Amino acid sequence: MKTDDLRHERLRTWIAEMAGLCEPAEIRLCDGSPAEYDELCGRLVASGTFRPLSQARKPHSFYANSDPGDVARVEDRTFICSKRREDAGPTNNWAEPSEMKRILRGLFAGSMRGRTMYVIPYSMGPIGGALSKIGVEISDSAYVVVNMHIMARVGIQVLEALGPEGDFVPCLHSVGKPLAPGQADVPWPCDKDRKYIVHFPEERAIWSYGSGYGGNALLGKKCFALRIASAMARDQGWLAEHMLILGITNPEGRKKYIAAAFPSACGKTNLAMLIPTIPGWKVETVGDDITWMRFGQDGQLRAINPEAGFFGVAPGTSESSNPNAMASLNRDSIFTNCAVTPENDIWWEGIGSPAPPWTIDWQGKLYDASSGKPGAHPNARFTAPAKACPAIDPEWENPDGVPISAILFGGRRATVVPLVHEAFSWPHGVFMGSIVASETTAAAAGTLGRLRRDPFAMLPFCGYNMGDYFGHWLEVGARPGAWLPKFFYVNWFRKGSDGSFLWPGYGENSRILKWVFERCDATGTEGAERTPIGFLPSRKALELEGLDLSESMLDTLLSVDREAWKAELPSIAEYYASFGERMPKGLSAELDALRERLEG
Ligand code: OXD
Ligand code: MN
Repeated sequence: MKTDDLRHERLRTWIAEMAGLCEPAEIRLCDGSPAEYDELCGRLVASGTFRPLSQARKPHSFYANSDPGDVARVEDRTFICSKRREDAGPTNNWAEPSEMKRILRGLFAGSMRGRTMYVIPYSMGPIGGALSKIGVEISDSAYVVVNMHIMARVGIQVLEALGPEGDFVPCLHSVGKPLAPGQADVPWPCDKDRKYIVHFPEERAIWSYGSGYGGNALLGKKCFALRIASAMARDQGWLAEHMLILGITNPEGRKKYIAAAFPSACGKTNLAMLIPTIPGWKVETVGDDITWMRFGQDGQLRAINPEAGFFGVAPGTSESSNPNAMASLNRDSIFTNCAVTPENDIWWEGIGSPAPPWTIDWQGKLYDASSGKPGAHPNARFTAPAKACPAIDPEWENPDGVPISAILFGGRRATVVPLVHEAFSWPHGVFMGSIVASETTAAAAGTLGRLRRDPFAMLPFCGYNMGDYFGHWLEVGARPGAWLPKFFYVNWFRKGSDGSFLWPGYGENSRILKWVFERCDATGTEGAERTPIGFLPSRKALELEGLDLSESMLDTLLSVDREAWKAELPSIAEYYASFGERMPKGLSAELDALRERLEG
């Protein structure tokens, strides 16, 4: 089908207008078929972007190296262009929308010369589902098209669901590297010094220029499913969150679903695919990064994973840390910025075996373990289909979502925050989400290991004023008749005085999930002890058998360091003050109440 034949007038007009602006050599409407995927992978191999991996080791899989100047999300180049600056709030970069459009039009003008303009209709969530939404990405990158094939539901069925008048989010993307006639392409085209990742929340539109990498370019993910969707969710009474969803079944066969928010590269994929170490328990995966949820007519909070694939951080993923992820990426996957072995298989730090001799690093050079330079970039990624995950939940594509019993928050905290604590109420849970802080990782460009507030793990992803976002969370939970899930705050990353992690993590986190599961059924304080910061597990309620933890380690993990919490209060108050009048009174009251409990 040609774009001129599209029945949807607004879509047809937008495509024609963008083609007029970007001046591509040709326009191609993507049908989402396996044949299209294979043809484009072939083109990417021919252009030097992709290298096929060994058919024996990673069938039907490819590997790409990005430009070293285009390796992660770029938060300092990400903008929320609401009409009024205060609607973007103090945590977002803002520019006046018409001024930003002027800049962008200048950059996009002729940006696709010599290239194909791909039109990618996609659905976030099962096609036609009540909680799903449609986007159309225009991109001049075949790499983006094939990644979108894995990460979203792409193609003609989406256009059918859209019909002649349906709503869609227009997403314009260019790598910003036009080709003159006869000019040879580079393997990873980008305009690395002039990136713009721009969102217009009122118009519900995305313009992304200059980067071909991950969340900067696969616009269904962070740009639509979080930044634009969070603004839609505020207006429509639902929640678009940076959360995984897992199903957990106890030895009696009872199942609950848990959503969990962690900042980037804090192990959401590992938790979503966890294999419990405690006998008789089972965890299944609904999603590893994004959750859309709303209360149904019956008062039940129901959630979908709007994505169809995993765009996971590769380093550290291994048969021991995450066998389910390793099985998901065994075939039909794309690898970016990993190292490659002489057998044409991928390799990364923490994959579980040393790099074989003659491994080539992510920059195409011979890898030398003694050089101190990593073989894979720390933000190297795999793009793998969710349906290939052996632990995928049978309900993962239920268009009505799965019922959520608990919401977890977490981050990397070497100190202060105990292994797990439970909120007293919904507003207290919202307070917990609002004070999430974590040591920074390689998922975004910038300094590593610095402690920063990352409320609800949404700091880089909230498409409007974060103060209003807190207010929205309070309001959603005040809905009459809502059956409210419980909130928990976990910290797998607590360190001892010698700087080593106290808690083994990974599969052992099932011990904490078990306590969470049981607390969801509790009507009072069973299995819990009331402390100033919330309920902590009583020792006997936590399954600790088989763990090699000393009493003093357990003390650090499972007690409240009142002085450290008191010392944290001024920084929370200062953080809240940064939102001025947009800070909901309900959360300031929670902060006061915490102060009183700590002093009492
Ligand atoms: C991601 C991120 O890619 O959060 O999921 O950075
Ligand atoms: Mn993420």
